[in-house]
Amino acid sequence: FLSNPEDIGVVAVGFSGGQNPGLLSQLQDELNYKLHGDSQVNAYNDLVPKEDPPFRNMKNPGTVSAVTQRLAEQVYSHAKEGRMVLTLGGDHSIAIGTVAGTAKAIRERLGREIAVIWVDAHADINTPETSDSGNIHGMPVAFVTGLAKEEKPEYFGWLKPEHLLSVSKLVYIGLRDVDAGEKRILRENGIKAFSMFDIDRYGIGRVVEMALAHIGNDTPIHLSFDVDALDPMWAPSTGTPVRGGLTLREGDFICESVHQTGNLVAVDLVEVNPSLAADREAEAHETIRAGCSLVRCALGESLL
Ligand code: Z70
Ligand code: MN
Ligand code: MN
Ligand code: MN
Repeated sequence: FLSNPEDIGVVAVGFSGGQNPGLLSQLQDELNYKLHGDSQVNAYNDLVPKEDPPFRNMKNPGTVSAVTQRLAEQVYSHAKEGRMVLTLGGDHSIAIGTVAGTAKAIRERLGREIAVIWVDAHADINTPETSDSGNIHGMPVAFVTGLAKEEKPEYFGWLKPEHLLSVSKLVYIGLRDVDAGEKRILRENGIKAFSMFDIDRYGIGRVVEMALAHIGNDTPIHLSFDVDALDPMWAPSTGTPVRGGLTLREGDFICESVHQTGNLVAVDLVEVNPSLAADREAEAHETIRAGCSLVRCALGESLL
């Protein structure tokens, strides 16, 4: 294993209402993992600027930049020590920090470039200029690949070459809601992507095989899993549900397969947004249950 399989660095980002400790206690108490880092949710309130006007069309750019910069340092220090890093979010903009942290640590520790498997209904590769919404959760891949660049340190200028991921080491699974500008970016950069069409056509087994073949043997893998990749039937409590998604079993299979490579160095599980409204409690519960299943599969707990 490229990371110590019993040691997990945990970072919980802005998760609402104490939901994720359920997963953390499963890992610690039932499964005997040694958890490092915060059992507390990081609010990062001290980093939120008083005023945060849009910049290059981005919403809350100063806040997201500062939070992801701190997160990159947290993830970096776990990965540098050889721990598998598990980050629970939070919206997918946090992957700017997690990928940056892993990329830098693995460069220093193993002298290797990481690969990222991005499992999502969305490509999250808008640049500030191609984005219609201005939401940074639609842009993290553009920033960590250097396709979006900004000099100002308070607006992601802290991203340096050692934090970046090459587009040839990126592969998507589960796409079904991709903006026109994003399709052009994927095409122009020759980025490997398996949409739901490919999964219907080839089956999840061959898609994962092709995805892993693309990034190559013994490449350290960062798995960034947006729970909205799953069909809303399995994960209804998320910001942007898109019908026609992965079954829970297909999601679990992706995680199990990545575990089996022995090359997993980091996992993000993001966009789990349990609504606290009483009439949505059941949906929140189902979504958290799906999230726990994905993480346990990524740790190899479901394999014989
Ligand atoms: C659209 C945008 C999106 C969720 C990212 C949507 C992006 N492409 N949605 N994560 N949940 O605004 O850029
Ligand atoms: Mn996403
Ligand atoms: Mn998404
Ligand atoms: Mn195992």
